[in-house]
Amino acid sequence: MDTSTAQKIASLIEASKKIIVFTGAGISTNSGIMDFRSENGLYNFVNERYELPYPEALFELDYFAKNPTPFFEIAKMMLSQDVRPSLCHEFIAWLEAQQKVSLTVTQNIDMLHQRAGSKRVVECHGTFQTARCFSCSSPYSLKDVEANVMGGEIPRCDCGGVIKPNIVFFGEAMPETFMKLLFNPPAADLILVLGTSLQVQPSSQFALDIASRAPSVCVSLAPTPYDRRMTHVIHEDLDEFAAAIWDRLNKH
Ligand code: CNA
Repeated sequence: MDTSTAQKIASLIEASKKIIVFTGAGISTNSGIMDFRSENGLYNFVNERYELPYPEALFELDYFAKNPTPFFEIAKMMLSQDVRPSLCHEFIAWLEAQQKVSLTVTQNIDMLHQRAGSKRVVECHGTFQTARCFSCSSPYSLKDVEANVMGGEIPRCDCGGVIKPNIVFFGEAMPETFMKLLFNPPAADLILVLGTSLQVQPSSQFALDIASRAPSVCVSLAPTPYDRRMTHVIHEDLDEFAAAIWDRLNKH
């Protein structure tokens, strides 16, 4: 990022009081969690290790019903306490504490925004905090299943069914909190779109709607199909981006 762009983005942040942050898997790669579509991302990793008919099957109900093991292996990776928030997660939490960020909407299921200290977070693809029996629908919490998942076992209900964390699989309904935001987008004076290929709908539509009426900053190593709709597009590492902007904001 050249210094003039960094200065413009820092000035936009300084002038803003209602920043919406929209994040994807790219914000967590520096924490050691693979993203989806990058060369060394989950899709390719899963394809090499499991005989999935196609990588998306990892998050499909029909496949989960037949073989939940690959999903729980990914869950173990996400829930590991060794995984730490990245500098960029911390930057967003800091911006929230400075009354700059009013809401973070994340497609991620790794809970790293919350672990970095962000309070106003909407997880549009669900959460590991709660779970449900895939057979009888009995409710469970992360506490009930964590030991099994971390021990490499499939968590089971008293009825014998597999307990499925409330992660949104393909074809499942999105959380109501997110649907309300999608249909009644919050006021925003800036949107930061961080580490997403913007290819999953309707989540991406949320960011694109806001970007159509407020200044936007999109940071991703790879270009997205919507780069032209953004005010500033930066193809660089998110921690480097966060460090450069944080440094400028601290100097003022
Ligand atoms: P994606 O399609 O893999 O896109 C990730 C984007 O981030 C790409 O454009 C990459 O170029 C970019 N990127 C990767 N690393 C960096 C980095 N260090 N700095 C800057 N940019 C980077 O992932 P999306 O989030 O767009 O796809 C949506 C899916 C992925 C959602 O359903 C997520 O739930 C799901 N997912 C979540 C996690 C997680 O919780 N950490 C991990 C993998 C997949």
